Amino acid sequence: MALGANLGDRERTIRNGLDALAEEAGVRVVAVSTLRETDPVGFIDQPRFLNGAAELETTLPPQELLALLLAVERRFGRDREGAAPQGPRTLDLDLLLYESLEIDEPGLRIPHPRLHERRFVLEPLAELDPSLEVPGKGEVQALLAELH
Ligand code: PH2
Ligand code: MG
Ligand code: MG
Repeated sequence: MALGANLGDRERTIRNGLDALAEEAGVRVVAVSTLRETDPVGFIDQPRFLNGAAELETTLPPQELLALLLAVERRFGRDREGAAPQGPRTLDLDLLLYESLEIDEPGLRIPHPRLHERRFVLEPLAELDPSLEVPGKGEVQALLAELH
């Protein structure tokens, strides 16, 4: 899972969001990367982000896990109504990978479609596991090397 925030107390919101997830039945937070400041990518006229990644262990299927991540985002002030899709947010929890599954459904694409081109995602993922395999794309460390 990718972690992001660029509004409010970013670190506090990310940590509280992770705690909220860990309290859910069927979800365990296994590892959390360091959080790092990153320049906004895409829509660049917005505050800097704090980004990281976390590994979860879960009994929830991907669709239910996604619904939970969206609910936690909302609980921590994420407002999607009328907000720019790439714009500022208090909390962004993106489902990146789920075992070696490839899913392409409305609202749920795994692996995350932009994961392989985003340094702010690949770097924290590589910190958790450089040899992590992104289905259809390759190992995280190789994807990161391709960006250099
Ligand atoms: N998220 C975006 C758009 N741009 N830039 C950075 N640095 N970090 C993000 O998490 C991010 C972004 C939309 O999800
Ligand atoms: Mg998101
Ligand atoms: Mg995102």
